[in-house]
Amino acid sequence: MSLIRGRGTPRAAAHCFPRRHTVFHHRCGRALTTSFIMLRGSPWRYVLKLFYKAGACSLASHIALVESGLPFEIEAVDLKTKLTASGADFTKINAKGYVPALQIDIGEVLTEGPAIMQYIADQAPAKHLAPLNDAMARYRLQSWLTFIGTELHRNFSPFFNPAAGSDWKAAAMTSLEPRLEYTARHIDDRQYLLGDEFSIGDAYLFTVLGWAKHIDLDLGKWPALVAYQARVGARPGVQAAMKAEGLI
Ligand SMILES: N[C@@H](CCC(=O)N[C@@H](CS)C(=O)NCC(=O)O)C(=O)O
Repeated sequence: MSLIRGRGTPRAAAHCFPRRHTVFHHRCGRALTTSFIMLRGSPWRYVLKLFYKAGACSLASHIALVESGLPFEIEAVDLKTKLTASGADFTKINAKGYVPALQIDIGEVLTEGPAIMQYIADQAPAKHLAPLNDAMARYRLQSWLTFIGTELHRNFSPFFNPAAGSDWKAAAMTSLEPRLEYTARHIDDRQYLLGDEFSIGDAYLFTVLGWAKHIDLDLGKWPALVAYQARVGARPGVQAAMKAEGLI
């Protein structure tokens, strides 16, 4: 983990913990095993670190990080061996064994894409990646994040699961089509899911729509979705995240 000067996380600010840690010094780029004391109100905090797999749902969190302008690091995970690129046992970082996982602080790893993306958005309020908490628009965003996660993402999953049989895939496709139709109708007269402004909901929807090309699903049936994909995909932040994952 890297340390940077900046606003401490609530957890870091609440603890004084003289401990021995391996940290990555962001200026000299060397890994250092060191002891340090993080004092209440310390100006130092850790750089966020996203554990990801190229092109998987973690791409949405990656896009959110780039769009947020926050400093962050990424580390790839091999989901078969459960090893990270630096050789760490990923199940010790996230016991669930799947991506995305966002390391926020020592002992604080946030999991579940929608929670991670909302955390990122709330750390960079000036970027308007999510409406303010308790605004009606925030609940609309959460409604979309849940819809994308449980109605779209989940129905794409069997196509990437070697254990999934043809019945499961057929049932998933039968569910996907009306849900994509609903999404296309919603997006037809809008730039983005919530209107004129890009949000983390778009990072997630863009990521999930990107999987259609890997399965037998022609998005050409929904021109509004194709146009939306092109619009979101042209954003510099989206391009940067995709480039970093080797997708373009
Ligand atoms: N509920 C989780 C689902 C995450 C998920 O489906 N991750 C997939 C990649 S898109 C994964 O890591 N699969 C590997 C596995 O389950 O072992 C979330 O929304 O973050």
